[in-house]
Amino acid sequence: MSSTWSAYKEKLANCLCPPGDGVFTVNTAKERKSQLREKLFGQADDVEPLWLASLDTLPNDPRKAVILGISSDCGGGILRGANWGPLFLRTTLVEQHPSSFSYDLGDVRVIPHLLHDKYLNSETISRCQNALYKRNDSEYHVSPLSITEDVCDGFYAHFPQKGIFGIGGDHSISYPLTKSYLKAKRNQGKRTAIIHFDAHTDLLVERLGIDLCFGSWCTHILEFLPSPRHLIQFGIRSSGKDKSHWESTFGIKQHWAHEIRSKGAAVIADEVIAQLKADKVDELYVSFDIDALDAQFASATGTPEAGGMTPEEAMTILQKLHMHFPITGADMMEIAPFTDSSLEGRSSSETTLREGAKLSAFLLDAMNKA
Ligand SMILES: [Mn+2]
Repeated sequence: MSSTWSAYKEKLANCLCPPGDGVFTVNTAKERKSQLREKLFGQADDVEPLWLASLDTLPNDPRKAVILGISSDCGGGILRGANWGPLFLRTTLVEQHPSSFSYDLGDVRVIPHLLHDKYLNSETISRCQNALYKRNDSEYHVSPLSITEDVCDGFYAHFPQKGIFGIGGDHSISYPLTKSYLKAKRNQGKRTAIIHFDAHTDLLVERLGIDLCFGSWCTHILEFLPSPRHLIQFGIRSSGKDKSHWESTFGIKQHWAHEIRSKGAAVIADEVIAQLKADKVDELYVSFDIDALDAQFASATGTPEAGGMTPEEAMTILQKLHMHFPITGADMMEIAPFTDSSLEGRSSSETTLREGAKLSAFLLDAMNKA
């Protein structure tokens, strides 16, 4: 781990890039990029020096919520395209919730064919270090999940009072985000819980031999939680096995979409608050897969699912939890703006972004008040 701020800043300058630039491309979505750069830096071109200068302001910035984009969908695999989430969700946030936008660290530099360094041989790592850092013996990682964990570990070491708001990307990215958060909070002596919104359990042990992917990331963070029952899932409905299988196999807690509909979101939230208080939980991390929402609100995602939560149900649960517990970390995952499986036409990608931005704005505000 970097011991000094200047070494850590050097790492950020190498491993990250300006906000919205995480997808390696020149022309695609150029207008969106220009629009975001104008809003953040006041100009559309040559923002790199301005972004580097902005890193110097992080230690003295009073805001606690720090945005980090991870434009990787290599851990997905049904319908990809969540790599565009960080650019599109930011532009929607800046337009629709300008006062909620917070300090922006930038995007992880993503080689789109890589997932985690442990899957690579040393020759490939050297070649990729050469491509990213212009040297083949760098200490920096090359795959998005590895870079994210390293950057977050350093972040929590330097800024224990701040939190990361991660924008994905496919849901595998929540593995390094939550792992780093949970390690940091454990070291601080804080008891935490993961509040996980999703249509799916993400509790496979592995998928086709890959243990860190969108369908398996939850399984591998359980060891970092105070207890597995501190993983609480909301909105589950697309699963080959029933709720009792997941709860008895892993010891986690689930509130399926049909239960939230029949009991009411407020009643479910009260039950969860009672559980968290009994377990003496101090702080919450919220991981939001946009497919937790019904497909009519979230069609621009890799696996849209009918029968899901309404945005109001999700917001009710978040607001009630936030009345009792600080939210000190969060992420918004799986928004894939160029994919749209609905038959209603182009407006639904806008709907997905609008609902994702509304929830993100709430989470950023909550983190800044923590
Ligand atoms: Mn998920």
